[in-house]
Amino acid sequence: MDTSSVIPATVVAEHGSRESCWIIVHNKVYDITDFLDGKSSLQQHPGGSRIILRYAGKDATAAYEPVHPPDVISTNLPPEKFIGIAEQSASAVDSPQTEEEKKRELLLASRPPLDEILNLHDFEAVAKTVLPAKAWAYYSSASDDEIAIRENRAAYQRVWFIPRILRDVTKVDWSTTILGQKSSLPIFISATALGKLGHPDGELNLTRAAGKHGVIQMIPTLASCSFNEIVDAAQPGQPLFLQLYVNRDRELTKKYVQNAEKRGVSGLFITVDAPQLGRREKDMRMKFVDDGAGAKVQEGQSGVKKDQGIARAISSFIDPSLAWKDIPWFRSITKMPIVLKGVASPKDAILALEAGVQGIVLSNHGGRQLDNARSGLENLVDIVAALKTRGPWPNPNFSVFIDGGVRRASDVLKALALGASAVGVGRGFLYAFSSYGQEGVERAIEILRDEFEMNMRLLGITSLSELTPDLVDASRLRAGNTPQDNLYSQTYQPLQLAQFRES
Ligand code: 173
Repeated sequence: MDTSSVIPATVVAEHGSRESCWIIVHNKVYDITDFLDGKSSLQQHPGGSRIILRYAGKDATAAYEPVHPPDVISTNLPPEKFIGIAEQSASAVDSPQTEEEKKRELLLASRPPLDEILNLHDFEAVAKTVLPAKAWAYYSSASDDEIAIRENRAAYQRVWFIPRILRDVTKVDWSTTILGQKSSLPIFISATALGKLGHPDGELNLTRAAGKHGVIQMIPTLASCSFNEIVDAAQPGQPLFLQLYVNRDRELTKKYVQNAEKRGVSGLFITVDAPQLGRREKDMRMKFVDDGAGAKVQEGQSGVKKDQGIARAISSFIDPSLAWKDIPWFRSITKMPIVLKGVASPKDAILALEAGVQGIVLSNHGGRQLDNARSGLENLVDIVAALKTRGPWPNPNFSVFIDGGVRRASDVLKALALGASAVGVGRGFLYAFSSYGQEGVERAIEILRDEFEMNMRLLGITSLSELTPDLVDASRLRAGNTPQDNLYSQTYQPLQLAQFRES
């Protein structure tokens, strides 16, 4: 194929069916007919053919971009499927804004200025308003009745501080090391997928802000940016972790892991709580809304169910057969420290210790997997008690991390006092860049830093090593939530979130 061929849009449009399906992505025309149903040796599209057929004969860039790293086509399609360069028609160049895009632009212009963002909840409120409905549905959704996501937050409010006094807190230091890597905060950025749904720079917002402020980012397997793009955006020596979804094809997993190690990643977080994706109904309902991309070709003929939602549609490669017996294999393919992400039971914590991995993340996947799975914070108490029966504590060779529901430095301090080594924040940073890009992430880090300083002073400690269980009362962690006192709360009105400007 002559790579310089220029293909008019009218010609692309002639290939708008299952029998001959061309699409345009980033001004390049591809023939993906064989990819639709795995007709040839090509791997089938993980999201099914229906979604692709919506864009048959058309430009699919806007829909493709957030859910595929840029190198996906070039690594999956044989070169002869590249047909040529799409002719820039006038209509493609100044394609009119949709109503949603116009509304979004106005909302972005009237966002609260960043210095009025006072806490991580503010980012969430702004993101909820400015994000396209699909992105908000995907990010904010949790599984089934969304009990676990709420409980993650609520659990922190059931742990109380017992501060110490008169201990000279002039100088306070909240820096630490995580898996041997320096971190300016006892927080790492947890992996969250599909960053470009929230912001055109996707995960790079996190990488750049993290590099500038000495924070460690965990790169998601299902990032919108490619792994190499993210690593390239990091500063020399900037520590990065990698979150791993294990592919059914273990050779692919091995290549992916070994490439990460070669590129300097310093911790491998294997997700173990997602053999199947949870049902996130907010996300699933979005699939019923026509995105205006045009006629649906041969609707309903693919094997893909209508009700999948974004995440389920792209998760079919994840291997549900993953088991404890596979852990030695991971240890054999990498020297990176291995951490199992998504542990809940003390029994599994002990198995992980015995399997020789370097740590666990107590997590219910931000409430997105098994609903009513207990919060990491509640599990932390039991798991630390169990680990104490199996050797030295704290164990320098086995770290216990936690994530889910963290919005304040005070949450982190509670988890650390109860035995966690560091805490993952996922949605908090995701909402920060979705609403304000890299600057939002930097502001989030700055807010957390201020909160650490104040809370540590008020707690009477000057370094994280002084955080001991006697500084917190976790006895009510098991007691359920305090009932709301309605009359009292009428006097003490709800707090306000950052306000949008009049537009
Ligand atoms: O929580 C998620 O949405 C998630 O982990 C995921 C898994 C597979 C595909 C996309 C996201």
